[in-house]
Amino acid sequence: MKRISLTQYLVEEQRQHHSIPAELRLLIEVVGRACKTISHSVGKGALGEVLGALESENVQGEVQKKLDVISNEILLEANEWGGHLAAMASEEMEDIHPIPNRYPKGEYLLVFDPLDGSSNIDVNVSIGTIFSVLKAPEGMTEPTEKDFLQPGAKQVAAGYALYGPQTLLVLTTGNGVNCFTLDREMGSWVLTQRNMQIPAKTKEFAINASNQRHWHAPVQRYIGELLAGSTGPRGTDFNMRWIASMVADVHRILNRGGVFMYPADNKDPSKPGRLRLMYEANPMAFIVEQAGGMATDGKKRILDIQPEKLHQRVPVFLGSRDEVALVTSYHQEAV
Ligand code: AFP
Repeated sequence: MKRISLTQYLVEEQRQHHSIPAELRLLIEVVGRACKTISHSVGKGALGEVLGALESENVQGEVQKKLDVISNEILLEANEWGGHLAAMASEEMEDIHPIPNRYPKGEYLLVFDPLDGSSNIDVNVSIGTIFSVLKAPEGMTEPTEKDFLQPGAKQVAAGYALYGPQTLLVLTTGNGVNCFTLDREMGSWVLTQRNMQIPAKTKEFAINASNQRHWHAPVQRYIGELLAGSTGPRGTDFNMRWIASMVADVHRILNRGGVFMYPADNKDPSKPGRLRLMYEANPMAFIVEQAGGMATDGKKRILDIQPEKLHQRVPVFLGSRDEVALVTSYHQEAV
């Protein structure tokens, strides 16, 4: 494949699909640059005093890792002066972050999980950054949380960076999913996978099986059949993977298929699962659907959910279409 940069790809997309106006192209390039900086910090590990936890907790009541805060700061500082955004929101901040008055405001809203997979940072397992781009509502003057509460189907772009053996940027603007590899010598994102497609069928599933006793009946039934393998109704054996970094699990699924699940369970009935709708489920659902996969909350398409709160959680079933359709049908039968 002819090697082209992220910038050239975005310019060509604009020419071909008119789907990436200059402001959105600038936004994506700025986020890409910020992810390069995060990758550099992550890569320092113990040499950069970036490991370990802080005394503070985030809005989720979770202990913040140093790199959570560093990554959040990098994304805020990179994006606030460019004039392409009206406001930002992050897993690491309770409230939205309007663009300071000293800078011009643009027509986009950026939502992100600056470092997903924090429990893997100190043990050198792949982690990532997840981001989602929405348009600010027409006529919006002072941005509020309400302006962010748009269904995932309204996203104009979504992507993730994966900080692993390679540093990758996976992106969709609504015309398929493409992957860029960071050329560390040149400091540029290079297109390395075009139009990624998730196989409809798979023999691999991803779930935190330690929660098994808390699962609702449809998940018990579905996973029970996978575990029964060739001795059960599926008539074939399945494999399991769980990295506990959603970005890494989703990237594996984009490359070789699979079904990723973080269901609601009885462990904490007040929480409908662990994952957050605005900056984990929605961007990943957009990417998965653009790659021919499927993403539901067990009952309905994730991208159709009308958000009520910025940090709301949602059950997630995403990946290979046939498997997501099956586990979703078990939920619908159970109603
Ligand atoms: P952290 O960022 O707190 O590590 O959470 C990561 C995550 O949100 C998602 O990336 C994983 O798929 C999921 O949580 C792992 O959850 P468990 O630790 O319960 O398996």
